[in-house]
Amino acid sequence: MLERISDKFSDIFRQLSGKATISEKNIQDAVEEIKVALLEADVNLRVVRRFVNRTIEEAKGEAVLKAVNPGQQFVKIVNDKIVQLLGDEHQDLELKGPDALSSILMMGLQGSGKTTTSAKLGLRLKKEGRRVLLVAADLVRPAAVDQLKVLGKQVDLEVFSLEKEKDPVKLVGEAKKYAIKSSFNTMIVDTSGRLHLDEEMMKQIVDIKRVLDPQEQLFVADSMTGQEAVTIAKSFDEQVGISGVVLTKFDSDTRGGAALSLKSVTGKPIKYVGVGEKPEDLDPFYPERIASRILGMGDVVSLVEKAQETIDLEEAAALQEKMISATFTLEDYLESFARMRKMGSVQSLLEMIPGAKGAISEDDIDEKEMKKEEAIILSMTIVERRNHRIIGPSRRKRIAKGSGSSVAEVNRLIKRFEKMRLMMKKVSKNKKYQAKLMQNLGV
Ligand SMILES: Nc1nc2c(ncn2[C@@H]2O[C@H](COP(=O)(O)OP(=O)(O)OP(=O)(O)O)[C@@H](O)[C@H]2O)c(=O)[nH]1
Ligand SMILES: [Mg+2]
Repeated sequence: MLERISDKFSDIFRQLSGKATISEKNIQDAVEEIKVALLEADVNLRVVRRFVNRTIEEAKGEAVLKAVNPGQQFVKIVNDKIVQLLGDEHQDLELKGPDALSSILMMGLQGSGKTTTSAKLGLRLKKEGRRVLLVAADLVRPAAVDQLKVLGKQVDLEVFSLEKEKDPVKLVGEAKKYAIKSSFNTMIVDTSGRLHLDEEMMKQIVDIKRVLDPQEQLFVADSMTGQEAVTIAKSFDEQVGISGVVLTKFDSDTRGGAALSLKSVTGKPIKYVGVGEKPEDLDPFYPERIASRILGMGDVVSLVEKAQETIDLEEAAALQEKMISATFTLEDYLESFARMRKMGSVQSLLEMIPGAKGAISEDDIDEKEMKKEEAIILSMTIVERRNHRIIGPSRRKRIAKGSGSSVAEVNRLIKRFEKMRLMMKKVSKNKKYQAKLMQNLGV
């Protein structure tokens, strides 16, 4: 499964990862090879084009990390783009709570795996504690009802069927009544497939949907069909609406094209993959894991992630230097706001400012206040930001006006900034504190 595309990618990356430097030409060449690999894997052409453009753009614009080589950074970019293609995060079924009846409508072409997946999904949900009723609404293929009954027995779930009923819409209505009466909270409705899209079938599915009013409308697609699966998913979505996709036969020799295109083309997430014929062979779909399988470069990706964290630390250490040497300006102060936001809390920055923990409390710097201070500094000229001493009364008036604040607020900011600098200077003489600080920063 996914072996060919995975082999191709490792070849491309092997060529790149040994390089100490990487040129635009290297990137272009690698991207060109990736393009061929994706097309060979039967990924949708438009999806490939978009993928390629974005990858080039990002590879050129990426900040250079010192700790890893450029080839490795490139792998990370490609990895992130593939994860994005696959849908970023795993998406679960969205069912109602256990006290109400939820239903799942299974649909797709003939032989895609609807009946098998119904049983697999039933087993999964049963293990999660739901009371599941399987509904045999494929009244077209003669043995379909029996097939679901056999599967139902295997996973120990009740199967609803009506021998005399020929109309699946009526059958679904009856099944719903039965489910409520017998306090099931989940119905999985297996429907009939056709060889190709046809109007009558669509109309029937729409009718079933109307009666069922399902929480999930899962499109079951055979991953071996590649691009065709994507096209069909799209028309099912347009005509009936789908809430998610189950990609079956992922255990077979699939080229991966459908998996890589479906989310991009339909906007609908792949929720599960079928990985075998047994009832247990249904896995939730995790974009990151699949990307990792395609690229086969999980360790490189985590290495680059670590390096990215280090870069943040380096920036922080540089700021620290400035604080200690008392060359800290309003310009740096302004920059620190952005960093503070990135780090997620005021507290984390306070912890880095020598002595600030006691001198400035968290309440002193709330988000609103930060915005105000930011606006004030932004109204200053660069010269003023670099040397706050030149900011006399008339400049203060101008700054107040420019930032929509009062002169008193400008005064307060400058006063606080001076206090901060003073404190930094004091601490800078304290060697013991410095050592501890550097240790905290991992420098
Ligand atoms: N290897 C593998 N086989 C699968 C998977 N899912 C389904 N199958 C097989 O695919 C065949 C067709 O599956 P069904 O569940 O009958 O497909 P269906 O969509 O209900 O077919 P119709 O009702 O005829 O439209 C069966 O032989 C299944 O065992 C899977 O994830 N992996
Ligand atoms: Mg079937």
